[in-house]
Amino acid sequence: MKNNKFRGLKERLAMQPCPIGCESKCCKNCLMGPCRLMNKNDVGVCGANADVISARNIVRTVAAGAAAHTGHAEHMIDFLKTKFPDRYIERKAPKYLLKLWGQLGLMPRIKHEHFRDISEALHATTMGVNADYQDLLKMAVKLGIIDGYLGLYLATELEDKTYGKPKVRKGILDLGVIDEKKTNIAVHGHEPMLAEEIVKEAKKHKNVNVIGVCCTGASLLARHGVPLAANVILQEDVIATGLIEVMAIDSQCVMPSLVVLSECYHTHLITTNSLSKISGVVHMPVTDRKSAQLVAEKIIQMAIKNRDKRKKALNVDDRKVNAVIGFDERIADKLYEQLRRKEIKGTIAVIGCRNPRVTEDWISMYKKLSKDYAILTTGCMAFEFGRVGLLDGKRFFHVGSCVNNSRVAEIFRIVAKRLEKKMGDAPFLVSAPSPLAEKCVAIGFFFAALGVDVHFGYPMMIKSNSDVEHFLQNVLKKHFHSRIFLEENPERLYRALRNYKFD
Ligand code: XCC
Ligand code: SF4
Repeated sequence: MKNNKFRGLKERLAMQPCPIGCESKCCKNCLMGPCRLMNKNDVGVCGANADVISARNIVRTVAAGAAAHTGHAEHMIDFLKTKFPDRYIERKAPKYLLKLWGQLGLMPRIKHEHFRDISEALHATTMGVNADYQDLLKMAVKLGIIDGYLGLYLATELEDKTYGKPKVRKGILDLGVIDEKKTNIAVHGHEPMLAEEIVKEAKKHKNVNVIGVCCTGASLLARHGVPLAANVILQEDVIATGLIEVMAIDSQCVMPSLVVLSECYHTHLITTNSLSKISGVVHMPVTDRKSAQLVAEKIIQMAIKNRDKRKKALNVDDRKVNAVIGFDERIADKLYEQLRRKEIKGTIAVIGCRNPRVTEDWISMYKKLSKDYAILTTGCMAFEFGRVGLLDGKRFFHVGSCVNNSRVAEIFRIVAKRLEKKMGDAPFLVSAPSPLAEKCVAIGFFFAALGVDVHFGYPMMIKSNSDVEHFLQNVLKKHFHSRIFLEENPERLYRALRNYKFD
């Protein structure tokens, strides 16, 4: 590599995560800190104890996740020049949940004021404001509801209306979808407005190959069968193939490392979302359908021209896997029938990120569990199943990007209704074995608010914080019939799930 400044993800991982931060015993919410609680009964300079610090960290994480997902929906609204929908949560959520959330004071402010709930969460967690960990965790549940309806549901619905519903079909994934014989354009991020236009425009050019990365990629795969090259941990590898003429970035999960890396190759990086600029990267603003189309054309021309500048390239031809993709809430009836006939014990949604810190083999564990359970999957985890050939459309169902987790929630809602149960009493589990982004934690709190048990496989803020852990397991259970729990060992989760009692 010419540019020896670049250190790859694997090398950078040698920097160990801070053990105090891992247990959420670090606070930097004011400038008397950062305070690190090393011993039992330690408190911060202001006197905040471990539970308060941990709960505040959770609230801030969920608020950030909810801000990202609702921001995504909001950008779609701006882009389409449409109005924010009225009484959205009331129209989408089951009545019994609206009643429960109302009783518990968890009903988010509707209309644009939900942004106030997010900013209030940041306010409440600044130094010297809220120091009641139970109240803070309730706030996290409320933010989860906002994340789910005004983020996941709304973004998915607007995208479906604009770009169409997914279709069950064959798709291909992994790095081998990058075609040496063609001009390759990678689209990376989460908000597919430009990517959709690039896919459309590219059809006019015989030799242009559009490939997806991360959730923009997952949504294009689900809707149009566009090949998906990589999830979050393979984004650098996409450029390192030496075969990418342009990588167009929209927003979220884009590693700043791509800038230095792309300098080692001929790849042009382009940012397109005004919130997601990166210094040293050309910015082409996409604000509506017209600008999306113009930028798409420009990018395609740029890529075609740039192809002559390819230098060294890797042969990735053998890294290509077929998958069945494009599922949505329309499979709920089938899953209900399978449950009724006792062909499956339940449905597990394996969702979220792929954190390179997690080295356990979760995929094999879910493969074993798929004898008893139908597995729905989204986001970067879906790619992991795909890569090893498990996305067969029989036991494993690819349901799209992370905002498309609203499809998982819809499937759960419909199946529970047909079982004449509440979601909290139906055999569902959401599992995020490898969370990386704050968004993933927000999604977990959303499902917990729906009554679905949520498993995380990586030390997030619930580790070793007994009162916070107790709340997430028992207080949630009392009100919602759900719990949020940590299990880092796949074998132990397997044993627990084999005889799992869903209630
Ligand atoms: Fe990002 Fe969505 Fe997580 Fe992957 S799964 S690391 S959020 S790309 Ni959404
Ligand atoms: Fe430390 Fe309290 Fe400031 Fe947090 S808010 S950094 S615990 S003094």
